[in-house]
Amino acid sequence: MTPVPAHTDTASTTILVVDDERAICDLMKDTLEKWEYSVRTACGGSEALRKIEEVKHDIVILDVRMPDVGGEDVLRNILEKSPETQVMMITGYGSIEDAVKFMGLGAVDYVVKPIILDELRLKVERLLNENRTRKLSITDAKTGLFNHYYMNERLEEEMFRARRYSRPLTVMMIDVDKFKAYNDTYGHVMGDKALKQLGQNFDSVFRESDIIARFGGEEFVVILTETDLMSAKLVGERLRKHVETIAFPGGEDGISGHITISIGIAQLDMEQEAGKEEANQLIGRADQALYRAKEAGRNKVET
Ligand code: GH3
Ligand code: MG
Ligand code: MG
Repeated sequence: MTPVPAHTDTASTTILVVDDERAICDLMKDTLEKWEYSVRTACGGSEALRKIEEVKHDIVILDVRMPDVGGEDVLRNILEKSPETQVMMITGYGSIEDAVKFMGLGAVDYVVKPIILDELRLKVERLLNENRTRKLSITDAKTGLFNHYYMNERLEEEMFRARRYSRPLTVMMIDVDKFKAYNDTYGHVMGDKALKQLGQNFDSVFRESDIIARFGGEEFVVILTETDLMSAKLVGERLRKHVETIAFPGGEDGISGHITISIGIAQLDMEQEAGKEEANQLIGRADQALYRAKEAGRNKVET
């Protein structure tokens, strides 16, 4: 058996093993822990649903057939709550067609009982590699936030979901005021640091379900799920005021820099029929509101 390469960050990888047979859960847990993964187990579907609520797992290894809540319900729940989680099905020999169906639903792989441990290890390593590549492809390197590409992808999905379930959805566009002047005063390197620090501060006002992305340059876009215009405006105001208080890395003399932001917000038009709003139109309306915030003197939130 080849050793796990150092770059797989095994200990920071959380795996949930779900099987109604306690013996299988225990065996998989012991084995995966020997390979230095962090492992949790759920003995059955209903316990799995509870554990999914508690934390996001990188990988869930999920039995297809369980008497209480079946693998299909658990899979749908995971994909709904945590779309980045990779789900590997466990299926009985002779029911591989089940596994194929589950992959159609969004599972990424399957293992067949009785489980061959060497095969399981290779599959887990492959999933982690894919995960790492995917993370890189959706992350903005400068800030660690999501990138423009991912924001577009998620916005389409969230617009679809919002319309389907008649839930409010808003988009917030954030632009740093007079950032050219900041760079001119403190230099481009300090400007980069300020952008990174700004991005880290977004966490304190947005929810975990909000999607925060760097749109490009000194502009950010946030998708606020389950949020109407009024609530988004309150969040925007809170962020705007919070940014005023942050001491950003400034000049060599230790004097800290300060920045302000302007924010434009638009709520999804719920029209379902022909002529319904496209993602770029929604972004466009947030951008127009941002323009008004700039016109109104900057350091403002406009809808
Ligand atoms: P305003 O938005 O208030 O109208 O003024 P502004 O000066 O922020 O806007 P403008 O679009 O004129 O200039 C954007 C500035 O942001 C210029 C550019 O150097 C800076 N900028 C964009 N991206 C980055 C980056 O990644 N790092 C740094 N340091 N600066 C950046
Ligand atoms: Mg700007
Ligand atoms: Mg700009």
